[in-house]
Amino acid sequence: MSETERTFVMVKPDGVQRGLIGEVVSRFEERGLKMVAGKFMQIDEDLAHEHYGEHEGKPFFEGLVDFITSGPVFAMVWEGQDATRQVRKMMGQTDPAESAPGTIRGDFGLDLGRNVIHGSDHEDPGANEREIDLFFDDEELVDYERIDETWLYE
Ligand code: DAT
Ligand code: MG
Repeated sequence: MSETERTFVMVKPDGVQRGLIGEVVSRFEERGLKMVAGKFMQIDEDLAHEHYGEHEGKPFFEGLVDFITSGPVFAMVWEGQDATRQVRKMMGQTDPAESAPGTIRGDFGLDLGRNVIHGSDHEDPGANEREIDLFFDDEELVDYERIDETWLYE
């Protein structure tokens, strides 16, 4: 059985401007994932470089940094069984044009550079914990039980 884990998720500036925070949060809530942290914030240049460090040097890097710092984002931590991989599945492919309908990017995006949401890479071990640490202090993560947990997990 998969382990309970925490993963970092963010509604990007396009998603915020388009009024999609509630929609994104609803999807994860309804799936049974538990929000354990949330922060409405503006990403500065340094944080953008650190967060997207793996893409430094790629042709789209500067555009990506400009975009992610262009307006507020809603950063979150979601907890649940196999949370990182399940969130990625719900997000769809990196390119919204290749994302299946029913996924967040497939339902709300059309362009690679405006893909609404970020989620930790489940194929990069430790990415979830690294990104959570980058955006949140330990005391901003809240431990609690959701009332439906006994009905979500066997
Ligand atoms: P993901 O966000 O699905 O984890 P990624 O980590 O490969 O994708 O890239 C980070 C972001 O950079 C992605 O959400 C959109 C942008 N991006 C990736 N590849 C790109 C490309 N070839 N051209 C333009 N933007 C790109
Ligand atoms: Mg990525």
